[in-house]
Amino acid sequence: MKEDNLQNLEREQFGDNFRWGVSTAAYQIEGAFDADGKGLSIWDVFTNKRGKVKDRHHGQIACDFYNCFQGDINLIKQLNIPDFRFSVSWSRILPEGTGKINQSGIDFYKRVIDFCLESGITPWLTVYHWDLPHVLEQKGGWTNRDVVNWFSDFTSICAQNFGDTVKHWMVMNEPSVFTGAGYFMGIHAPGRRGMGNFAPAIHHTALSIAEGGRILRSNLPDAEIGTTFSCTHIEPYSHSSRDHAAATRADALLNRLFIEPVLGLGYPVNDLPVLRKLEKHIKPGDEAKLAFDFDFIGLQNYTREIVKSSFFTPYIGARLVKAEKRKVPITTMGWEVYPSAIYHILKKFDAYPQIRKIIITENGAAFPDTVEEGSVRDEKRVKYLQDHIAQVLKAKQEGCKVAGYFVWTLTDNFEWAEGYHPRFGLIYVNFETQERIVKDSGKWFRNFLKS
Ligand code: GCO
Repeated sequence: MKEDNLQNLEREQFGDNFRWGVSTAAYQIEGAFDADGKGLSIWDVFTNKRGKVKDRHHGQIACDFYNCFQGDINLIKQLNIPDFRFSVSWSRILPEGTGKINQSGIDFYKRVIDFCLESGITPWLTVYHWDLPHVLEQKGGWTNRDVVNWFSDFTSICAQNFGDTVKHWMVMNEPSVFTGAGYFMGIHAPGRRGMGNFAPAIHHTALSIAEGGRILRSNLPDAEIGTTFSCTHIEPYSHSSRDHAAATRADALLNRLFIEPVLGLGYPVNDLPVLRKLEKHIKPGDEAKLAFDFDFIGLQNYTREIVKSSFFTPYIGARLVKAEKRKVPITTMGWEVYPSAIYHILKKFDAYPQIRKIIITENGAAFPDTVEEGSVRDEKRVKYLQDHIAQVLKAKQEGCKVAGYFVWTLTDNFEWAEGYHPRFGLIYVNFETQERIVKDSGKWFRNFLKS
């Protein structure tokens, strides 16, 4: 996209029906980890262990959204952001994971939803954004096939309690990240490692995504139902056939593992043979159960990865060549700033005829923001957003079925294993005082949405 196009970037170019929003997740913002009958989640327990999260940061208070939600929703309104994506905490609603409902938990989300609606903001609800109740983890968590039933019950409760007011739903957030980081690498909650945990977690998660879709559709026939996936644009390190093959395997693992079964295509076993290890967890009839015809697919993109063949990396035989080593511009997360990644990802998934509609449910960047004279001049984030939105427009103008774009995220928040160090927000948070300062990126987005 040419520079002059970028300067002319206007909301109108996307059409009236294009959705604009901002995304959050319960554990990253709510705090109030044990308030009003809430049970512990795997993140409450994981953050309490030594050496897991940088500087032993935790989400016990986070952005205190539990108590400050009205102020934060007012800020969404001030920024002219029409749609707000957030998730519900399973252990706030079902402290024991199953069974008895904690009415205060339900009431909290009803207050949030009602306040959005009163403010003219459309709520978009994610049922599961990584915070499994700890009691269920003690029974094996996502490795135990019973989780499909536990998750189904939780999804039904959400549909029954919030379905009259929430019309846009997402079953899960980024299954490959929470299973990969939480059940294979052990760097996210619950901190399990190895193929013996990863393989069953993959299959039970994939079954739960489709089952969650079916439950929402049968309870809420008029709602728009989707689910979200992390996607990284992948390129081979060299022209060699080994690097190409490694890139194909990485793509199957990072981008296709969960989407293709949902689309009725099964797991990408041919391109990633280690997925044969799932077989012993697959029961007769499961293959059909993995598919569900979602109204939209949420894609979340932040960067691209360069992939090299690596004989020594078990199962996948591929490794990422870090952006830092490649001497390219990076964010606080060490991720390359590479705006056309989002365009390539859109084109890639637009080519699947089974996908009806795509929404970018997350895109954004962490940079080392500082407050100077009451302002946060985050011009790198402004540019990041402009460049990525311009790439979304380019794909849309070429006929891609992309229908919305959500920024990650509203306020700086708890960034999982990285704690509070990476700041992703359009709004700066002073975590000592809970003061909020709208960053220049927030002001830019506000003006863009007004245009
Ligand atoms: C994810 C989650 C978010 C993250 C964000 C930045 O995509 O990993 O949805 O919770 O905070 O992506 O890493």
